[in-house]
Amino acid sequence: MVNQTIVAVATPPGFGGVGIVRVSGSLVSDIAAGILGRLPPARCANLATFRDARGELLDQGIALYFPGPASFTGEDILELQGHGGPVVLDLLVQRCLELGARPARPGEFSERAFLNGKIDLARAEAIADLIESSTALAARLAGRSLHGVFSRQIDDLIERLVRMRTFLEATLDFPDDELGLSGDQGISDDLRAIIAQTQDLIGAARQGQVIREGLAVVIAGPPNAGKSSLLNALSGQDAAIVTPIPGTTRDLLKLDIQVDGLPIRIVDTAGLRHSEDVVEREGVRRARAQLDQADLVLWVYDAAEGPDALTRESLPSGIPVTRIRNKIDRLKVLPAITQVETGSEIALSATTGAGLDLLRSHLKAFAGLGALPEGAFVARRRHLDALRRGLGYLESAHHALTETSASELVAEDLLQAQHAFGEITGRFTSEDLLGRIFSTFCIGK
Ligand SMILES: Nc1nc2c(ncn2[C@@H]2O[C@H](COP(=O)(O)OP(=O)(O)OP(=O)(O)O)[C@@H](O)[C@H]2O)c(=O)[nH]1
Ligand SMILES: [Mg+2]
Repeated sequence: MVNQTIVAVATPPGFGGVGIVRVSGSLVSDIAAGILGRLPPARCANLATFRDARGELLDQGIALYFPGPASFTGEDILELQGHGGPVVLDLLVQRCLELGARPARPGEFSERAFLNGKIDLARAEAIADLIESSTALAARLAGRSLHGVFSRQIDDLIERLVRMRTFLEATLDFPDDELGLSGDQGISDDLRAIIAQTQDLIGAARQGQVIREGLAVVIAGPPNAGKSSLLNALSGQDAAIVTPIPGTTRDLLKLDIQVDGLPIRIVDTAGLRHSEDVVEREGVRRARAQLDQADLVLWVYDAAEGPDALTRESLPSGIPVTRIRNKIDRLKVLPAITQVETGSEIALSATTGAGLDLLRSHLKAFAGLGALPEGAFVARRRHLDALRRGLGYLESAHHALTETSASELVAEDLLQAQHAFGEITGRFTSEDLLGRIFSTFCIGK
């Protein structure tokens, strides 16, 4: 079935110098004839008059025609660049609808570009990420993903897996041949190299995801330790109520801050303690629930009192914790970062600000931002999940290879790994997942 022709305003709503209406599909030449009187020459900017059904002037602007398949979507595209007012743009869209187009769904232009093989899925996502970037760093890395930095590495992994599978299939077909797997050091070395490459890629993708989505940092600890003071100090605003009374904070307080371009979603929580007070008990329950969502917990305690056992017991296992030894101004202790059994510990003062720079550098280093490699790119949680799943299959293949030499098992694991990696670029992606991804894009994109 031929795709329906779609139309949408591609510029943001509101008033502006220019507003762009985008049309893609087989009716483009009819629509151009209806509005402009003719199809403009391909890929040339043309001053044109946009007219309604009765031939009355709607607007005057630039008309651009990109014939498929050498267009963004791979279909014929018409771009009408008129004046950026909501009513005039709406009139233009209405005119396109009269001429047979239908309104585009969010992300539908990108979806068509993907379905027509113009861009892979990771690059389509990078377009959305570039548009939605909240920091300059995120925008730069999205640009790299769009350029294919990430996709090329995935394609390379898949290529290597395909080669290895071809080799294995050959040994399955000719078991007596000298390709025999047992003792084949070559294939085991290759597999180890692919595993190492995947691990590197996971590291880079994790960084990319943090830069795109921000680091989730939860401030927790006993009452009165200075948690809210730390939130205020890091955010540079007087956001949380601070008093000498233990149990001041009950609700979760969430703030989006930036540390040198690293977006951080920071949450201040109620001091963890047993309480008879209903409100405080609910606050403590919410604080504990929040800990599970953290990429990093900042566990604050009063330097004069020492880290207490109750707080330590409340910490979820498997989530990194940095201890904050607060209020060092009272003890005349110098700011410092040290290694303790639970991870790092930073001695600082939330009220004087001494040692805050150590915490900021620590947060950046934790996010892997210390030295950003040339090949850095933005990534999404779904990419990381797929990479980790793929790594699991590769490790299982390596196990099968070294322990049992069972080529069928190895080949099957490699195939599964290949599918997992293929989900990232969209080689093996269900329609359902595609629908979910593109529906989060903006209209006109
Ligand atoms: N001297 C000194 N006092 C501090 C420091 N940090 C916090 N305080 C004081 O400690 C008291 C408690 O601070 P908060 O920030 O409210 O502590 P909290 O951990 O949020 O407390 P709850 O919300 O009750 O759990 C206040 O009187 C602060 O002024 C610090 O670095 N040095
Ligand atoms: Mg507080």
